[in-house]
Amino acid sequence: MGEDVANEKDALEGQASLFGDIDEKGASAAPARPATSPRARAAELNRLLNVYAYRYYALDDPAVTDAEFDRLLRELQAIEAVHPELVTPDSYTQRVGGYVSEQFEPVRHAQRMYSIDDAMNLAELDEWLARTDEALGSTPDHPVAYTCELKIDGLGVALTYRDAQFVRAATRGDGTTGENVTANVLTIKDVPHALTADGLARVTDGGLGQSIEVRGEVYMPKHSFVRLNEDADAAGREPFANPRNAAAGSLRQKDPKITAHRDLETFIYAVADEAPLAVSTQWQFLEWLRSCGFNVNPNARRCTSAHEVHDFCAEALAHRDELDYDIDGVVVKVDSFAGQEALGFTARAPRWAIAFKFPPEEKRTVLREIRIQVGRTGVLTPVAEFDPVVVAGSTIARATLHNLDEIRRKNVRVGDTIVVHKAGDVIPEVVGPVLELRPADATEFHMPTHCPSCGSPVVREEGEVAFRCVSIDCPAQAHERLAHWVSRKAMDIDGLGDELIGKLVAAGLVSDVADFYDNLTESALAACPTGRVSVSGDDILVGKVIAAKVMDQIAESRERGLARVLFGLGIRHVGEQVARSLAGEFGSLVELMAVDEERIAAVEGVGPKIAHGVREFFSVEENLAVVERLREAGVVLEEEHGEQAPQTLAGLTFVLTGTLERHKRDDAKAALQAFGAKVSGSVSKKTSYVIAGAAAGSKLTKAQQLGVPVLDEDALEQILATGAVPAAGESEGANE
Ligand code: 3B9
Repeated sequence: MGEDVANEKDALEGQASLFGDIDEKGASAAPARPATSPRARAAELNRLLNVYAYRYYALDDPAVTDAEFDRLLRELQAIEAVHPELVTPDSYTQRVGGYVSEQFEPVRHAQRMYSIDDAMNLAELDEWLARTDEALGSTPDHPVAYTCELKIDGLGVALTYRDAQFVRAATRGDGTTGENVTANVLTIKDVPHALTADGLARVTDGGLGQSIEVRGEVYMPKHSFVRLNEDADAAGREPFANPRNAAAGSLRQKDPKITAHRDLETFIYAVADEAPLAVSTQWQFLEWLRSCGFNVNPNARRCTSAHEVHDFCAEALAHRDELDYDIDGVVVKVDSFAGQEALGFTARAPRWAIAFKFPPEEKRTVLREIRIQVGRTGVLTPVAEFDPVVVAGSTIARATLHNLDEIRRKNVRVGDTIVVHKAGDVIPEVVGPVLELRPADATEFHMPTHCPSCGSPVVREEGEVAFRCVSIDCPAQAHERLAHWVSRKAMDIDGLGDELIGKLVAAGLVSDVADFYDNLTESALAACPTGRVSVSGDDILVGKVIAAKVMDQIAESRERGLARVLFGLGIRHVGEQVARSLAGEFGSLVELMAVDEERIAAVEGVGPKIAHGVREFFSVEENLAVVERLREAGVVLEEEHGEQAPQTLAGLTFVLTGTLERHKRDDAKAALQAFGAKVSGSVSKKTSYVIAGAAAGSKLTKAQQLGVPVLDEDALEQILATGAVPAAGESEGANE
């Protein structure tokens, strides 16, 4: 593992050498390990697998990489193959895997929720294909057909419909017993509450009076995961490590209202009972699921040779990054139900399906330092600094470790060789240390007792994971607050980069956000050193031209309105969305400051915790002084309602995808919203129009599959100019 992947063909074939001979040589092929009896090693492997499975399924906090877990499982399988007497009923190899938590009411699955056996490389896949062809009597004239589907890295769920009505949702749990998550699944928009008449027409007994259980995967789209974490970050909440954890955390909320605000989606791929269906193949079956109203992954293919199956796997791997959801492999299923029935099931998995697992996009590197970052609320965040490595197409050299508890859980030390990857293909994450390679001098991390920026003592509040610098006069906090104020989603002041803010703070020109408006002058800004030095050794200054531009931008930012001000102030728990809700509800800062906590908590999507954060912010004298100075400097502290555009696009939902040449995505979004349109991140049957720029990927494909009209950038321009969608043909490329 860890080699650079030149192209997908190499990646697929490269795997053979990485995993290929583990099955034959079993335990002996594993790296240096003290010689023990097979019995002792099997017991040890069972112990480890149980601990790791608990961490993965119950705590959503894996202790080892998936690859390492698979390696241990395979080692155990190999030992048991040679020593069948060691196969006990409670061996991990006999389990379906998973874990049941006690937070939700348990649900016993009527039909076991099966796993799928894994193929770790092409050789294993070919072996399975050959064996299956043979068992089903494949001939060149009548080759066995396989349906290839993507393996979504989500959470397995079972959805039960009685009299065609949705009645229950359960998690996979340990395969036998899961958790009742009906209330939460009811909030997932793409789960139909009733099966369509279209679908029922193809159930031979009409489907009434009998219950039907479908199975599939709940996942969080990558873009929603990134946004959720941005909001969490802005509001001072803990971010999720990856989309799968975010989906698990959202699905396991005690309060379905919270789940409702999370973007969860589903892909359905199976039915658990021998339903009397008028279909006889997996391929037709997927079509039937679609006709019932389920979201079915469009990227499936019916193949009739090993060659075609290979091609599908290679394409899936090559386009992995373009999908808006994580996949960890391809599931290959015997297409005909008769073939499936002939092969049947083992205790844990169908014999008629195999999961071709992709190599994890993980790299090894060395952890050089754990640096402390002081956030704008004073939270001390440890950040891992490691030797740069290329993962999923870009170089990463640092990743947040979130907090001390996380470092202890992950058990990483400075000097360790660590495994890193990108959560949701975007956010760098330290997976864990490679313990075999831990140097003797690896050092354990300790939180500093004093703030590395201002030297004040650090405190950890009762019941909190975070350590904080509570000084009101900490330059690092000031810097972060200023950077947040000027950021794109707050006051959007161009030209004030992180570096320049640092210089302004160091030069004593600004220390709070009001200073931008009442303290900073064009001449002082022009004379501020940039920190760079000319060839002749002189400090390079900001200069008149840039200073004038920045001052213009600052002046302009006065008109951004209350929502952006509220977000920009960095009030605890107030993210972009909450700031908009508060601004919309109260209209002015004066009004917001006048109402009590309960009134704030009553606002849709707000609640007591956020309300408390707001009240707390406005009870600090320094904050009130800053707000007062902003008002005096002419910063608009009201939300404009006067010049609202006519709501000509109300009721329409748009999805923007691909690269727009002439519009910033966020500007286009805001402009559409100003006409009353909804702008969503994912395409569904409810999408009215998809606006596709250059290099649009899966969303465009999905729109085409669902028959959602696709518009180009010219059409967007017309919409923004006229407030109306041009009729088909009016704009070139529309409705293709
Ligand atoms: C009872 C994709 C995944 C997956 C199966 C999958 C995980 C599991 C499975 C589902 N991605 N597909 N498919 N794309 N992550 C194959 C295990 N199938 C079942 O659960 C299942 C259960 C059945 C059949 C299938 O019983 C029947 C027996 C005969 C006829 C009808 C039903």
